[in-house]
Amino acid sequence: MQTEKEDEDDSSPEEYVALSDFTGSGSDQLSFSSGDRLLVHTKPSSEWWWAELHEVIGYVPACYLRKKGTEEEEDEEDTCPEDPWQDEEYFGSYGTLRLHLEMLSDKSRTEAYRQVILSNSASLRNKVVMDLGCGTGIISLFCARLAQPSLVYAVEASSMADYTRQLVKQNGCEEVVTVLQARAEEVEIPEQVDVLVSEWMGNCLLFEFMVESVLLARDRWLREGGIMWPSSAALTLVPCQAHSYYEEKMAFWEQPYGLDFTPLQPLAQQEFFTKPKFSHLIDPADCLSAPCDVITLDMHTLQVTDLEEIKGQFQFCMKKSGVFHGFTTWFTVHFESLETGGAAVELNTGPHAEPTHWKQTLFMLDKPESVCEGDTVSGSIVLRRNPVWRRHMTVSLHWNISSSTEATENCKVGTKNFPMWR
Ligand code: 6LC
Repeated sequence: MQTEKEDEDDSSPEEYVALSDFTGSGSDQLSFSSGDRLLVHTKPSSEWWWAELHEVIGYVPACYLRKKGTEEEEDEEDTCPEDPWQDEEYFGSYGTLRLHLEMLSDKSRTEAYRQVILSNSASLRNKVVMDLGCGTGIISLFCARLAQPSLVYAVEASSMADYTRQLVKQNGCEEVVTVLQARAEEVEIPEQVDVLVSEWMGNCLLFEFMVESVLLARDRWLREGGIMWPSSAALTLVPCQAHSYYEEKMAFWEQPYGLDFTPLQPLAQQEFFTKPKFSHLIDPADCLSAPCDVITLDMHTLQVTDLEEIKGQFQFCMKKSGVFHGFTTWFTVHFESLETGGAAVELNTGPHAEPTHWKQTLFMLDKPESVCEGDTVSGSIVLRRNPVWRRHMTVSLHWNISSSTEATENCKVGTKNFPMWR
């Protein structure tokens, strides 16, 4: 293995082609345009490579590049996928019950949608609704049972739609709910709708990018002045401790059975801390400061092109001393009322609300940092959509810890990019 590595380090730069435009941030990242040919000198990590363009050298995100090579190589799955949306796998998984059971069993989630419909039942009367990605049809059935819309178009691309049709019939809602098995992007209906409702949120809010389908359907099928449910979404971030996860995956190697296994720690870091940890339930006591909304999306104005790169900033003041192991994120969505002055409904997936099936997402730093009460952690977050694999993204976090007591020269900075999953 060692020889292979050395060979790699000694080899001459490799030529890559940019798959899409990229604007570098900071002085050490290169900017390039789609089709540019870059020379990759080294690959310090799987996400960021050291490359050259027009005699300028800097870091480039690996996922934006495709190896320049033979046609066969260019056709390789990894560089040029046949289906960048992986729809067969995606809709295949929604054709089975496992995910639907998980979603329906999530009381906070399902009750939030029920509450929205119940509290707007008067205004929903005679309205036309589209339920996008209706799954088993629960939201459409709530509409039909709890309000009197004139029609609900329940759109579902997976084969679950066959069963959804049966469920609609079984529950006596076939006069109101029309199930259409189609991708939202291709569905045809005879009219525009007053309300577009969907449960599209993924881990870290955007993962899966089902939101794109919602926006495309909005632009085609929502009438002028129609309502989006959810109407807005926010991604929340907090610097946190994660002692038990750190112990379990990293400190473990310090002394298993009285032996020193620390040479495995770089591997552990690579294996366990490179990608974010989904399904993390953060104890509110592990939040080192008050959380902060870093990204907010208005579902009426958000554009598909905005999704390529979404940036947010933060400044946290540590409310206690502890170990800064990483950042935790979660999201909240709001459903505006159809009535002027009516109360909005909220679905909050954070640690202070009832746990949902999304739980929270943990981003571990490579090295924990001790922080003191009063220190500030400021920085930025970027959600960068994968230009090839359209359901994936990389979350980049950049932070700066400044001590409230020590000299400012002591401030520590860090950057880390977390692929989810490509
Ligand atoms: C919801 C996912 C459901 O929406 C699931 O049943 C899936 O098949 C459907 N779906 C997703 N995208 C589309 C689309 N473009 N057209 C029609 N149906 C779609 C839960 N997923 C998350 N909240 N993450």
